[in-house]
Amino acid sequence: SSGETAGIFTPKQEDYQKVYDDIAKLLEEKDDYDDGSYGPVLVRLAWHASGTYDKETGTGGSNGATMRFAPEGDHGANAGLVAARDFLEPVKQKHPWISYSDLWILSGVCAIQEMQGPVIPYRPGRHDKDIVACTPDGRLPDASQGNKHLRDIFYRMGFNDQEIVALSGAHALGRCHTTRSGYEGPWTFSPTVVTNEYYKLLLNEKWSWKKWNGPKQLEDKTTRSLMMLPTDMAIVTDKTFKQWAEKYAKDEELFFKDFSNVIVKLFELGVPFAEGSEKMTLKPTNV
Ligand code: CCH
Repeated sequence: SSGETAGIFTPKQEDYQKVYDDIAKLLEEKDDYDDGSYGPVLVRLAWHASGTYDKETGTGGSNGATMRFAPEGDHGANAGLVAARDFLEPVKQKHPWISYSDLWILSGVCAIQEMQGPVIPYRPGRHDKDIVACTPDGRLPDASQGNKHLRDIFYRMGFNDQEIVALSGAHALGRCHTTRSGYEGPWTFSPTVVTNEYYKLLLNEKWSWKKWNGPKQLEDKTTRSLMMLPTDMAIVTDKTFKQWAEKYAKDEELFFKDFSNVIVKLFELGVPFAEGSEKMTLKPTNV
């Protein structure tokens, strides 16, 4: 089975599948969290680990898991992600050979697939780094801003406009917490299932500013139970972004294909994979 040569453990696909299965099992067991799943917060952990990447300097990205350390873990954008890291700790204890960096990304892949999303090909090979590799604050997007800010942040990682819109569809999942970001509420009525509902709601609902003491956010006029951030609104007020939002609202299959491609790119930013390393497809639980 697993390759063991002179005490050096060389994990194979079947070993990653075991880790995947353990994360999936925990997701199923721990259903008393938020809307019934840790899935969304695991996706957010994997995204925030990756989204610090700067293509000019090659710093940041998922290779390092530096969010384990206080400077980066305490960045405002990362508030609440300790819930995801703690959720994964028993998995790390059971499979100590996997790096935190690879584990966090594997958990994002697992969460997306288990929440009925597209297949996300996975490639391991990340190594945990020391505290000195922590990225400076301010690399992740600020929800109070608009289209220029989105381009500044995502172009820095090497993404284009289409990719920005495809990535934003992740907000079909999960919710905002006043205790974390200050914002409140979910984007969709099915926050634990991957869908193209984010685009449909953005385009088809009427949105107005929520009247409250919190930060500026929008609410849907029909039920007033859903939310959009100012940055979400930029996806339909910017002409170029909007064209992609319209395509994804109409065609969930296209969204799934583009979302899978762009999230693989996100998860691999700045990772020096070994020569000849290959992506693997890990098997979802219920198919
Ligand atoms: Fe996001 N996101 N995100 N987001 N995000 C929040 C929650 C989630 C922004 C701001 C916020 C992406 C892009 C952006 C998820 C995935 C992605 C929250 C609420 C804010 C604020 C945090 C809280 O209070 O708990 C901004 C700004 C951008 C700009 O583009 C991208 C890209 C992804 C993934 C591909 C997920 C999932 C959540 C839900 C987390 C949860 O705990 O439910």
